[in-house]
Amino acid sequence: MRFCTVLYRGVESTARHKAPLRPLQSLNHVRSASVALTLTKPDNGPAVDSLSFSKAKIGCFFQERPVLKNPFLEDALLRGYLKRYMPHEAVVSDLCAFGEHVANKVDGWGRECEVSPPQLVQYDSWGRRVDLIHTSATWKQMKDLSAREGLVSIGYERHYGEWSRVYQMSKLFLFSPSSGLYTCPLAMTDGAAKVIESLGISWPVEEAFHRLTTRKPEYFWTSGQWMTERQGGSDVANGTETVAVPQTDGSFKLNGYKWFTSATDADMTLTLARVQDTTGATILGSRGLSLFYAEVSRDESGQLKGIEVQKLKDKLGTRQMPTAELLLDGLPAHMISTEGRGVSSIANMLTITRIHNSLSAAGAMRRVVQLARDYATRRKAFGKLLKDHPLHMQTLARMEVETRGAFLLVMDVCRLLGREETGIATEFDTHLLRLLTPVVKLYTGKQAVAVVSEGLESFGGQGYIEDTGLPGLLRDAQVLSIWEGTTNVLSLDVLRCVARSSGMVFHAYFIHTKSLLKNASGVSALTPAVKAIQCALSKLELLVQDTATKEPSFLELAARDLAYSLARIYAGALLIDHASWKGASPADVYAASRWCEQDLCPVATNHERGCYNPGSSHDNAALVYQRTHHSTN
Ligand code: UCC
Repeated sequence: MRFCTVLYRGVESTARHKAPLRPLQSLNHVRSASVALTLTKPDNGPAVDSLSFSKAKIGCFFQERPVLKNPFLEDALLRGYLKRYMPHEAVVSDLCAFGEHVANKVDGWGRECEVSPPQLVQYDSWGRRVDLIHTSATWKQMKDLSAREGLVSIGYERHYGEWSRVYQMSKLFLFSPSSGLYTCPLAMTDGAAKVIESLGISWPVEEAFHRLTTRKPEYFWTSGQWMTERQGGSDVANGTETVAVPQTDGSFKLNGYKWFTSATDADMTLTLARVQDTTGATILGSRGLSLFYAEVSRDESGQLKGIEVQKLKDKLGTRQMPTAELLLDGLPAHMISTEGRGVSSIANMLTITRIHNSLSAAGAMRRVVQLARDYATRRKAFGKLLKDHPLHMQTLARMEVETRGAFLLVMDVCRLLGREETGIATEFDTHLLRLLTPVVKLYTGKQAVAVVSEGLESFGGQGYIEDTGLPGLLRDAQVLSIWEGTTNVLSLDVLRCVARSSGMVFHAYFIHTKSLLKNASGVSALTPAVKAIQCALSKLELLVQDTATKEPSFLELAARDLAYSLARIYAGALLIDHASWKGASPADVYAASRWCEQDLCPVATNHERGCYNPGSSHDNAALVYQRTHHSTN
């Protein structure tokens, strides 16, 4: 097989012929703000000109592309949030410089990651197993950039105390939609560092921790999170078949099949397995699972030690990432949890990756809004620019409201995480963090798909054209509601944490949400929004009290609407709180008001409608499985 080398905008990339190589021009999906408008006719010109086709047979009108400007400078809410909570000059100038770099360079790399997806070579020319995953040059550049910019390390350096996570996540928020999905390995890297830190930074993971959290590109490692097996990614406790065979030196060898390993070019991984006893028996269920650390390395002949890459997954989106099916066949590993405490030990990783997921969701929404609003200043239809069509502006404003709600939800979870990690979290904070993590992940994942889809529509047919780079945003958004726990699995996780805390998570939620409204009394324009939140909170409190007398089936049917209600009410309260701050703008007040006009407590609404009544499960199944009546006559 032959390799070819292609030059993309001064970046050398090696890829197989099979890869869909595209010329530089196709990577110009959105134009960086610094690129001159030479390709575009500055004035759309009178209709008669474009009809005359005098200069070329294709006519002379070319629509201007949307321009990606510095995403930090363009984001009033992010800047307002930081001004309020961490007005550090160094942070602001770092984010500003990084935003410029993202717009002018990194976004193009991200696009190249998409058009030059990874390729797997399983065998060399002489038939030997090699399992090489070729990634694009820009995917590798993303790794170096991530280390240099401290995209993981900022969270562990903690130079800004409890606000370090907000700083780190603000940077990732700018990076995410341009990162070519490099945020996925970073999420798992961050999650692995968190797990190691919580279990103790000592042998055999001490070096790994330092590598995961370094700023030196040559020393930086990324981590995988290999949880999903053939029997499914949700029911980890029952679906995990991988076994850990004890070795005489205290280490283990892992044998099993991992069905979905994201970013398989990682340097190490954390994974679950069941320890085999001397008879080869294992303990079933959650109690039998332990957490293992394994390095991904090669032997002298170049073969992966204990791993065969079976295939790369063919996915709807996230194609930039080498996601694989892996056969673990004697993978050397070390147990790093107490035996049988695998799920609770990896839970810290789930918390971190779910927060990253939520951040990516908010970042995708923000990006599509930024592009759509820029495009609205360039695209004329029906005699005027899109921005001058009130209905179009109403649509963009609704997208903006959703984006703001998502952003504040995510940042508040980051705030709580920062408090927990610096030892200043109250018991309330800890409960809130546990409750809000699944809530925010499930809610923003769904919002992202809706907002990005709406965003594509705002470009008309161009939003559906692959080489504009826009469809990829939607494909990549779709995964956000699936991995790291689907909407329903996370809704059930909410019930789980309510039960395990004996309702304390709700107590913390109600008290904190009410406290977020306290500054709004001085802003009369916010009165209807505050009333709406108070009303929704009362309904929710009543319903929660009522559930004590209900069957478990009631709770399960209500779980999803409950999680949505928790998200909408909390986001509304955050928007109100932000709009009551002395530095708030009229747009902040408007956003809070619009958010609070929706049904903030759908669980109460649907309860009143009888949606969780005992007969509902039967009715739902009868509807879904209704068959056409076939006459026998
Ligand atoms: O791997 C995947 C793709 C990787 C891509 C990553 C990139 C993402 C970001 C990208 C940004 C661009 S997808 C893998 C998806 N799979 C999941 O997320 C798993 C979904 N299932 C669950 O979350 C389940 O609820 C399980 C597996 C956690 C349930 O297992 P169990 O064993 O039935 O759980 P238990 O018995 O309820 O809990 C066992 C222990 C308890 O602690 P102890 O024993 O001390 O009482 C729980 O409190 O684990 C604790 N625990 C938790 N703690 C369980 N869940 C949590 C939690 N969420 N937070 C804290």
